[in-house]
Amino acid sequence: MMIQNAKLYGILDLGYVAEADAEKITRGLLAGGADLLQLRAKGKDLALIESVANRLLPICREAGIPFILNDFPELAKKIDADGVHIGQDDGPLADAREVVGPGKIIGRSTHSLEQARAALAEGFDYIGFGPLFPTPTKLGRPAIGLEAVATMETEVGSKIPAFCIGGINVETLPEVLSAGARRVVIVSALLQAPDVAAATTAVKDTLENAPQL
Ligand code: TZP
Ligand code: MG
Repeated sequence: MMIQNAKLYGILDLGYVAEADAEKITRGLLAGGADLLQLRAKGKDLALIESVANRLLPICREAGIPFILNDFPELAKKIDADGVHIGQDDGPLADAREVVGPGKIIGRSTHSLEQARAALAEGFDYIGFGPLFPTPTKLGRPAIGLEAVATMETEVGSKIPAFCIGGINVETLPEVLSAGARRVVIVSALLQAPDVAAATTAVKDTLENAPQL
């Protein structure tokens, strides 16, 4: 999967998934059509993150899906992840690039149109844009709403993949798409679904059948 064609970005977040279920849930996300897979493990120790990452990486490789590590460029390099995702406070692209090397995917979280423009200018491979709606997955981060989505897609999303994120689920997805979004990240709504693969499939179908605005 080339990230340019990716529409649905799945995150295996250890805040929602027990470590023991990591493979099973990852397989569900991939079976349902997630185009990228990130491991996000806020507050977990590095040894645990490394061991979970080393379990998920071959599953993603076999499925032909890029495996992205949230934070920790050094660890991403060590385990030969396909990329790393960094936030606004995680330093410049150049520092992460120096660690992971030229062939790897590096994404940035952005929380405003200005930050999205800046990430494009800096040379990130993709961005996350949000949270669009309030979300328990990122408590304390104010929602930015749908207002800037169309402009962000025109200015940034036309050049690098831009994934809208935050509070997206099967109910909110239609309005997110109507606002101009082309790609999304969905965390809790997929991880907490009774059938992860089925929930992922439903979302992927909606994304693929959305009229291109
Ligand atoms: N960054 C902005 S919102 C968010 C992150 C990691 C969390 C999205 O999670 P959910 O559960 O899909 O709202
Ligand atoms: Mg970070």
